[in-house]
Amino acid sequence: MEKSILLLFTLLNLLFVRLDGRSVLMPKFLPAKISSQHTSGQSAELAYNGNTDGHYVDAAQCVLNSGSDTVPWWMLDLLQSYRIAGVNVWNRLDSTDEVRFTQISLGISSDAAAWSSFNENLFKRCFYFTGAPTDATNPISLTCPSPVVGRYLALYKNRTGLTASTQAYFNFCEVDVYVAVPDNEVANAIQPSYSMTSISLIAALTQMRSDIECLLRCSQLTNCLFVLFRTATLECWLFQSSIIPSSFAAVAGNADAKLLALYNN
Ligand SMILES: [Ca+2]
Repeated sequence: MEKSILLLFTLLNLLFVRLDGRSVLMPKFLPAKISSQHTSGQSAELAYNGNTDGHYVDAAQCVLNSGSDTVPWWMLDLLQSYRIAGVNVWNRLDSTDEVRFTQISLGISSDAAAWSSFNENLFKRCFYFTGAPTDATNPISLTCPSPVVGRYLALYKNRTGLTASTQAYFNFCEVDVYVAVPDNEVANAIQPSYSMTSISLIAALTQMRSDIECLLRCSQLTNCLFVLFRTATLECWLFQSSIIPSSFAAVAGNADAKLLALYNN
């Protein structure tokens, strides 16, 4: 059983980075879309795969549109609503193509119609970037003046006044999304009467809406590194080590259980 638990850790781990206890980085590999693709097989997910390499030509870890979109856009579905604090964009660094990232809006929406068919009017714009980025300014921070609640996030380009032909293109290599979590949420959710005695168990939470929310709670605790989430019962257990108590071994083996790791960089 212990080996199977370790295998689960390996297969299901998600990369998180702690910021300051109130903002956390969303996990990668969420659904993404782009207005068009410069080459086939170059999916929108390349801008949300955890690879920040800015050399498009060599590494192909960036998105690039066809160059013919009236409003080039890229969208991300966070799968549920969060208080979105902002994003960091890892720009393209080869050639001089980093200057294409200008007149870019960060928009947030709760409207599923916005995801089905991009419409900038369905997004609340919380930041408009008009700089002339260089390699030295990477990554580019687009921070909302205050967090905006939404499930869908979009970056879209205003081509008005950008007369250079190369400005028809829209490219960047990675987006990091930060969400704000109120400080008091974890404390309110912990059940002090929980009977587990193992020192590796930090808290047992209930009524989590998803494994992502379970991980977000973990990210707020300095000693939390692993969670066990059950999709059937929406229970979320937080642990400070990879040594899961034997009493949880059977739970970890259930089909509805997800064992996820949170790394503190
Ligand atoms: Ca990437």
